[in-house]
Amino acid sequence: TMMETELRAGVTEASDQIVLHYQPVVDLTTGQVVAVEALARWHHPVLGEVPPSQFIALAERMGLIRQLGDWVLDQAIQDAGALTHEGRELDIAVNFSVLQLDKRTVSTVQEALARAGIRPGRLMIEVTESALVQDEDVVVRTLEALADLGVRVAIDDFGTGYSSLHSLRRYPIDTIKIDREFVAGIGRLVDDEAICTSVVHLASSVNATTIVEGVETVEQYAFLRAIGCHQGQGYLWSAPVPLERLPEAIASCE
Ligand code: G
Ligand code: G
Ligand code: NA
Repeated sequence: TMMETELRAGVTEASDQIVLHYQPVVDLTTGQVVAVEALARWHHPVLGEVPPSQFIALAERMGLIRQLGDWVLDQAIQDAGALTHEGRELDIAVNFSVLQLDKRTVSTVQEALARAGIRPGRLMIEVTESALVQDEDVVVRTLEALADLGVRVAIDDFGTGYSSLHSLRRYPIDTIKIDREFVAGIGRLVDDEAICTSVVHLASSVNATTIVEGVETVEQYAFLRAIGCHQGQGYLWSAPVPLERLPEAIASCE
């Protein structure tokens, strides 16, 4: 298809069509920005803005995800690694496809960190819960090796898959990201509030940090802070923005 041809060109040529946007992550207690999440964007001159749900899945099917993922990792580490806010370094969250987790991954990550002079503890790798369902030994071993390096591993979209509890036992999870579908109902749906509360308790009982996604209102923020959720991201603070606008976006969060 045209989209396949164009994606291959976008990934393999230095076309500038694929770029990273960054969304600030805020500590709910201090109100300070502590990290940024890198999110890939594809602007095509004819196809327009192709959503990442579409082009990441296509890159996976086409065998291009490794190349795309390596670029994302390197770029995010260079961009965000150089960022400081009021003298503080910010952590860097990068989404990984499960297809990027194999025996080459550890050296790829180590080299990317070394090139930019970034400590492993500043990097967080996010893997979606649904991808972890396959439960492959190579994925477990790779995440364990990354965790041994000091890289943090987050389980993304927590609660939307079918293996949440199993994944917590099986993988070296440092952080749980609560999916925005559960946040949307805060203040309206007691079930959503109960789910958020339960996930925060569950996370704390396995010593995991919780990050909540999709925070849009002050009411949601207040509720999540009160139940002990650690960090948040969402339109309340900032949408994902291009690197040039990130310092301004970070300043406006606090
Ligand atoms: O913010 P946005 O709606 O564009 O992101 C949609 C999804 O696309 C996110 O859930 C995220 O997991 C995924 N995504 C965004 N960028 C990347 C990336 O660089 N690599 C991978 N594997 N997934 C990404
Ligand atoms: O990786 P992940 O699945 O978390 O992707 C985050 C997605 O959520 C991105 O597409 C991003 O643009 C989007 N997003 C970020 N903040 C908000 C928000 O507050 N509300 C909504 N509806 N979407 C958000
Ligand atoms: Na993510």
